[in-house]
Amino acid sequence: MTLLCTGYEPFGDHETNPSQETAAALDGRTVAGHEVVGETLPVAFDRAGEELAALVDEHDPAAVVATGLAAGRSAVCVERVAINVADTVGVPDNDGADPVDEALDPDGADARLSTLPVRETVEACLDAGVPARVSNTAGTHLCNGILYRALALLEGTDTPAGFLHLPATPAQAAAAARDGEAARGGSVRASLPRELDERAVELAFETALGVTDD
Ligand code: PCA
Repeated sequence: MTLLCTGYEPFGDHETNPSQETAAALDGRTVAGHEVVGETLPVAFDRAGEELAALVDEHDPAAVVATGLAAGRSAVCVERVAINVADTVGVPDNDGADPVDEALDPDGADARLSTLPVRETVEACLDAGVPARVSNTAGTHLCNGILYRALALLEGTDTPAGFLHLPATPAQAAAAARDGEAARGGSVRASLPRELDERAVELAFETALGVTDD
């Protein structure tokens, strides 16, 4: 079987997206005895869910770990919940959609809980030296949206699905500081080397499937 890892293309004022690079790096790698399919989703409310559904249909994965960038966060965030809200909070998606207080699915559940073992995934990351924490909000942008849609899509199946928010990379933090973010004593944004993002996704899959490689 396969494992599906998705990342997102760059969006807003981010020229790169570590989630896209992480999914690409993992593509073809064997994790927990399965081959990872790493794919990039569009940062577009209308298209991302459709593309995810097509990928699940094509690859029939044993587990799904979606990832995205959360540029202000200081650790890998294993998201616990997705809410039925689409609100770009001033950062339109890449198709120009800019929903405010909309429902992702007017007929859908108010919230859906990740079917990854959230706490155990965080513990596995911490044991491996990857800074991580449980997060109780994935926001209301595309990342929350894809977690909500993945969980709806896989409801009633035994395929676990969840979402990891990834911090900025050191290169992104340096570029933001160079662009003036840290001027006048402000702080440089937190960052994490991308290799640790990859490790976190591997650990999420291994934990979900009850397989560890050590
Ligand atoms: N991060 C955004 C959308 C795409 C991405 O990588 C989010 O946190 O919703």
